[in-house]
Amino acid sequence: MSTTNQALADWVKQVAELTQPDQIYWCDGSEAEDQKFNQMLLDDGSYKQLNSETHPNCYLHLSDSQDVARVEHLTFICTQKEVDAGPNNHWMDPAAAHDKIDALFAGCMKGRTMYVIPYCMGPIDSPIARCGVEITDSAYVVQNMRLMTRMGQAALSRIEQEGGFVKGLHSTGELDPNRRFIMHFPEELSIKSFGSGYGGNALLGKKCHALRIASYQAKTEGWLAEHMLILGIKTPAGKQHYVAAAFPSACGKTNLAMLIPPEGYLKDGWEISTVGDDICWMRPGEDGRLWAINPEAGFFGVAPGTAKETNPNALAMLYQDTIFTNVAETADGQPWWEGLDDRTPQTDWQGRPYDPANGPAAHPNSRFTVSAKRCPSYSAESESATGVPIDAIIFGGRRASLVPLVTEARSWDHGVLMGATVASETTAAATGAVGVVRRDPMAMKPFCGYHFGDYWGHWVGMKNQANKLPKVFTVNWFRKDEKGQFMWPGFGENMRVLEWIIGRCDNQLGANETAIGLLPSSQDINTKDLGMDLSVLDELLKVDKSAWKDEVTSVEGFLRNYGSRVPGELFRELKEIDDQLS
Ligand code: SAT
Ligand code: MN
Repeated sequence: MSTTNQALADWVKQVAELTQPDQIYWCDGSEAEDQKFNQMLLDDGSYKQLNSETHPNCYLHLSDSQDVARVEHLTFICTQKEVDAGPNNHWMDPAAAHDKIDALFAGCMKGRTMYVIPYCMGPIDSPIARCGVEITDSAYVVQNMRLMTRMGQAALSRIEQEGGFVKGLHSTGELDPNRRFIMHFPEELSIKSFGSGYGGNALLGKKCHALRIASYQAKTEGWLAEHMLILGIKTPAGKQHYVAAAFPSACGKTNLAMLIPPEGYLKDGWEISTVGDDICWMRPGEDGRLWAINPEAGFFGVAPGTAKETNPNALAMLYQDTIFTNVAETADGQPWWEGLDDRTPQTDWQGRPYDPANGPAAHPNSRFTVSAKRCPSYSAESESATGVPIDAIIFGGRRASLVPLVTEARSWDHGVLMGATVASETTAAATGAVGVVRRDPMAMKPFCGYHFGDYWGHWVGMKNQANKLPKVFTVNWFRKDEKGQFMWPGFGENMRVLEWIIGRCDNQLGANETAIGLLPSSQDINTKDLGMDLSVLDELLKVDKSAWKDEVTSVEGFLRNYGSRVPGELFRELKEIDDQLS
């Protein structure tokens, strides 16, 4: 295979001169190719075949024990001007960055095959979709990209028609954490990643392209590339809604994306469908609404905690055609992780005989990679070229106190402020102080490819590009009482909050104006069969004015950290809250 796109042909040649592979292989995305690669990975020991009766076509990959997660301290945004990367990113001068990483790439593919993966983020025929090409020396990366993107011949044809594409160069190198860099060149629409085989560092279509590079592209082109799930909600009357929601890690994003409503809702005819669980690209349509696609074609999810009780839809998709990375294995060759069930595994994520003294059997960041089409709640609309119209944007955080169960923004600008300042409290699960508030704007702290001040300015400016923008909400499923018990049941019961949100979008449900935004009263929330004391719900919907005064002070300090690029609208909205609290 070769290409009629001269820029692509030249780049592949240039990379081959630098990295000196034995062979160059162009991925076509065919079924036959898939089988060939699986066999190759089995033969070289990168894959272990799992029990083919219980888990047909499922494979276990155990990574290097030092290469199990994203590495934010080794991730750089390389813009010409340092200030453009913002205080939210590590910056390196582009020329210096190229020199540094090219020295690592020099000759690194000797004796290996260089794979060229043309891919499309989003449905091949969607105008919202964007293409890229990843060059890698890892067949494991090829197989993950096959599940996570639309890759191969179809993507190459689109690149040949369109011309432009994002360039991603990757090598696993020697997996030496001291020779590892993930570098982004937004102004060149290119990525260079060396020394890691882990998803977020190596599957360049995902966080590197679809968030860091795309967020920059989106700013220049007038759209939004966000770290959001997309969920479809159909009412019993048959009205279809879509919401996009941003949550920092460990807030149940994949669970919400695949939510199963309480029994009563199902009986009444509510339907939930999953469009995406991680990334959302939104563009103003001619009707003034935001139209969204999930640029991904698969799920790269955390395995531990996935179970029949927490996320039956996710579990159901993992019995076939799945790559498992760093999970444990049972004696009969089935994948296993903490929280799955009460069996005891035979070997752990490092392939050792399981011994609880060594810690968890599955690595806490162990993953499954699976085609989205295997998810029982996957929406057919996910393949739509136009995308789906978004009715509501939801920002979530993990706050044990202060932040109500749900709040609606008064306006778009107020919604941007909510997103920009959404926070989580550190939990005992991580080392360091407990209960410290960490802000993670739009859940994009590790993923925004440019200065946060400019990013918020771009968000505020969307109101000039689309006149039917979604309503914006904040949610907090994680309030605790004095005894440290969660006050809200979460999981499927979150449907009750979604119902209120949808009702607000349709102007059918009530809200009270408060200093911090619009809140339901407990009567506005459907509590049928909830079995919860209404006084607890009242508590979850209260605004503690003096505590919010402190929050305003904290938010102001946070915004000031980003200097003069922060749009004035955010300070104006904050002052409005402050005035109303007084
Ligand atoms: O780090 S990954 O991008 O591989 C997974 C995630 O954080 O969503
Ligand atoms: Mn994510």
